[in-house]
Amino acid sequence: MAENYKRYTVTAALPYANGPVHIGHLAGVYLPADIYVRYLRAQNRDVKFICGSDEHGVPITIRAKKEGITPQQAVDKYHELIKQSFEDFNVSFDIYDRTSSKIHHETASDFFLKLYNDGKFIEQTTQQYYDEEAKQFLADRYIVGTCPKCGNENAYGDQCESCGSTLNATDLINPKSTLSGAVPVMRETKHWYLPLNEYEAWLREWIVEGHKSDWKPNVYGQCKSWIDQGLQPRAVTRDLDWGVPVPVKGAEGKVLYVWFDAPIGYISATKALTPDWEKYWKDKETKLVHFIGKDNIVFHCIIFPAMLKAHGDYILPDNVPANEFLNLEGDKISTSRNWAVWLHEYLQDFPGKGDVLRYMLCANAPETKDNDFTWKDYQSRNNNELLAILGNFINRAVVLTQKYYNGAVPERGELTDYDKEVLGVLEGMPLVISTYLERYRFRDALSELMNLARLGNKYLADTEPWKLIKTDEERVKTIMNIALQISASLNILMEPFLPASAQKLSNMLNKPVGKWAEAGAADLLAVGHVIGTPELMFEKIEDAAVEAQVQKLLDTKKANEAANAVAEPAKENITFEEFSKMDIRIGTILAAEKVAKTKKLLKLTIDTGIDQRTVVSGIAEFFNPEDIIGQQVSILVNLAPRDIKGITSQGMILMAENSDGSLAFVQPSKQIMNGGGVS
Ligand code: B3M
Ligand code: ZN
Repeated sequence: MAENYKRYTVTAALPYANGPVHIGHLAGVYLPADIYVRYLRAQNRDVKFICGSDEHGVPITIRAKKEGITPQQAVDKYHELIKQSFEDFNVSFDIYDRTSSKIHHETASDFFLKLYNDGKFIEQTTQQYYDEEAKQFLADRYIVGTCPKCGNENAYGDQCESCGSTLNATDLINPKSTLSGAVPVMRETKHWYLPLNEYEAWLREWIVEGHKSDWKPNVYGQCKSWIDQGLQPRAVTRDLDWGVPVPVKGAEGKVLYVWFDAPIGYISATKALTPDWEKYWKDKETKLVHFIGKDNIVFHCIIFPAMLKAHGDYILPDNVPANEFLNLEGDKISTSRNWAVWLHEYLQDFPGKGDVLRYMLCANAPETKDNDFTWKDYQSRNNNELLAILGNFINRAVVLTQKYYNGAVPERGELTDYDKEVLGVLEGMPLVISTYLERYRFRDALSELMNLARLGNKYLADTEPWKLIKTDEERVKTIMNIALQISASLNILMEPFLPASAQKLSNMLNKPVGKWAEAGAADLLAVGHVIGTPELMFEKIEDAAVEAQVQKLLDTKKANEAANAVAEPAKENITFEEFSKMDIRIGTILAAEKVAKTKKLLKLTIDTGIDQRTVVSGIAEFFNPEDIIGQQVSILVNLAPRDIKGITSQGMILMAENSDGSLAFVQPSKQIMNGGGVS
């Protein structure tokens, strides 16, 4: 497919170096970006794939504080972790840089200065929220409150993650400091603002008029609604001690707003990558594409373009194919609730199965609406699609070729109508897939790839070479030749989606993965070419493996519930006299057995020091009778006897209850004589 662009700059959102990467990030940003870039490379296009860690801003300082380390230590730790997990997942960045680098500080600083010197900012002294306990201004995530637009009670000072609105801290209702919990006071401070209102008309023309048809409806819709609501000046500096210092006089103690410096990080990273960087940012024949999640749309479609426009030297993004969100087992992915599948943990739990996750996340990508990731779906996508369709077809083609021809590609004879039809579909497939890819429709592209594998499978199932070999050896040669040609095309077409599997297939076919233009041809593998040895591309994923992952999530849920559990309010007051009527003693369990035909009851024999007596207690779900013999417990000995299931229960054992309903004995912290009083 011909395009008018000479080269491509593809960026993927710079992840905050405040935690590891999870499947939501991958499905929303990094996987589609990587597929797109790998495809462009297969098309021999000149492309630079840019990413790096976003190491500034409040998300970093909050994380560092939580872990009791410095911001620098925090970013060092997470930068390495993130970088490594991307590498292990075969995300093929040309550079994975970081915004704490010298080159970035200089680039961001120069960018600010140019705008400052050109008079593009307005300087304003305003009242901002200040935390008197923490002695600090409260910007961005240091302040939470109720979103004036949607009512979400945990909106941040710069953005509401619930409705996606960008906010100013002063917009929040009931603001609260996240540092101390204190209600902030107002204090005067000076900042620099980019007057977005002055760019409104231009943005309207560029996006609303210019990109109505080629930007995704969700992206276009968000942009249009912001522009329609009217744009306000936006502060691009902050009172913080972590970030790029504001490079002008009178700005001591101030840094650039993280959303001002981070997108410039794309430019700095390109500079770090190549001395030719200007071509990739300033030449109109370069196509700039930003892959991001939907919560980043305003920054990439409104604020950064306004910055680039104000600067004047730079090209603007041609497209910003943002995805919606991926949920996990029906619940919103959340770092703070640990409700996520973390990439580095996945790669540890499922070694060598990066492609399975790539497949699952692409097939199920939240391209047009939020989607749900479930482990059951993951298992069935692997077993019923990757293994049963793609793996099975390749395996048959390669194994039969080895068996019948010692691996040498056989010659085609005369073609039947069916053969011609199959070769026709094969020939058309690269264009079908690339048309989808060029439009950022990765799910559809992948589904067409699988259709080609399905076609191959069906072709072999219909022609049954394994039966025919006994009666018509010549015909089998044609069939196997065609199956091998399909395999060779699949190898090229699958590489963007499943790079590790493509490498395996390339070994099996004994041929390097070719370029996109070669795919679809009927003679990719020459007659007589000797293929390699078969290996399994995919293996079955057993129930136990996914059940363990589900269990991990259930454990997380339990831990969260326990952490969030709140104690019941206190009962009405009683007098000391009322309390002292209760005769509570320490006793020892001498015998314990289940009460027949009940689930919950244990019959206990207790030495109370006064006597040995029987108590029926509803604790059978939490204790094995044999485990509790000999334990000391607290027993209310003057509770009137009661008949329970035909047994007379004399007293009551005191139990403590946990948030999940589980029970524990109330026991003395050291051995106490039986009959010792509790008061
Ligand atoms: N670090 C936000 C995020 O991870 C941010 C992206 C920056 S892209 C320039 O959601
Ligand atoms: Zn909101």
